[in-house]
Amino acid sequence: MDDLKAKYLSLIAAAGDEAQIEDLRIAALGKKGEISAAMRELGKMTPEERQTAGPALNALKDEINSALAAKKAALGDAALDARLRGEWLDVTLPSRPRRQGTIHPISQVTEEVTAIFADMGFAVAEGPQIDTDWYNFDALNIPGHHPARAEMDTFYMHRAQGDNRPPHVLRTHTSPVQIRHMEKFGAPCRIIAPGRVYRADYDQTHTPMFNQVEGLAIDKDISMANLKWVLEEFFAAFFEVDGIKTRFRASHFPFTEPSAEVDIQCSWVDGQLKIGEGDGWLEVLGSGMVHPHVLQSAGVDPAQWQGFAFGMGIDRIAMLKYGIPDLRAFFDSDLRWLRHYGFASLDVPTLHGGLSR
Ligand code: 2NM
Repeated sequence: MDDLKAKYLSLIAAAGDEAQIEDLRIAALGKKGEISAAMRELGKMTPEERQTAGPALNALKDEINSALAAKKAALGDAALDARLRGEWLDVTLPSRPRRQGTIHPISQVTEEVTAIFADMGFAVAEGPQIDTDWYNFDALNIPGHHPARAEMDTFYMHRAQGDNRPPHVLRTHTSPVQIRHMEKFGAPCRIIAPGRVYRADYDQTHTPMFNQVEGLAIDKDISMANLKWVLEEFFAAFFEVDGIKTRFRASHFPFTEPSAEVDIQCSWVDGQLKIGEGDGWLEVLGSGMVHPHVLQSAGVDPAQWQGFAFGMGIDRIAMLKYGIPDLRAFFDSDLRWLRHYGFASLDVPTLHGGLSR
């Protein structure tokens, strides 16, 4: 019995994991274990022998059981300690700086433009980028034979032979959005339509996809004077210069009558462009009073309603405001360019917080 005790206590002390502890428990106390076998020997003993051997065996059994339990607990504690050491984490360390994406200047400028016009009561309207030639041209007083259609460098969608649906185009301006808005909601209305437009043209100053914002205000008594005030208010807020002047030059568009191209005041000092001062002029936008044919096409009675409309390039005013020299870089997805010209993702432009932080 002393041999058994010495053997199991030393084996238990040397056990390295819980599986070995379990093996030892089976070897000593399992049905076919050594202690169990010794217990069965008790039956063959005389009553006197049994009187001393019985309690001694029970004591040995208890001793081995508690040695197993103690070793098991010790191994469990050691395993937990090792795991805690391995998974240790100092939550007070400074966080690792991660490379973050930036807001593209076109998204930023679209937000800025939207915030300024929202402040003047203009809602944002949106529509499809693929539209019928009726919405893109006819409704805008540009009939099939009109030279403006040819000049637009339109992308036409492919049509299979025998397809008699109306021809579809990639919209060449966001005006079809304004037609759809008037059709659906009627007059009066005050909206801007920002978004992507497409023309088959590619050089230093043109990309086949670019971004435009158009505006439309229809009511009983809207005039060119309202247009001029709205635009000057817009440019002052956008370029962050008070009292910026605009110059209206007579022009022609099929969808407005009269029509005007609008310049903003600027100066060139040491090759540096300054907007809102000096006696130079920079063309930034086309505008006019919506043609009665256009109102008619959109289901608005031109005998009752009138209004102004305008259109300008978002990419171009973004270049002017943020000093971006090359239009094509907008669409190159060059990460170095995006990190340089992009905006922090949490710097949302607001009128009270400033537009260009
Ligand atoms: C321009 C210039 C002048 C314009 C017209 C319309 C509509 F749909 F109301 F007729 N939207 N935008 C317009 C007028 C656009 O872009 C240079």
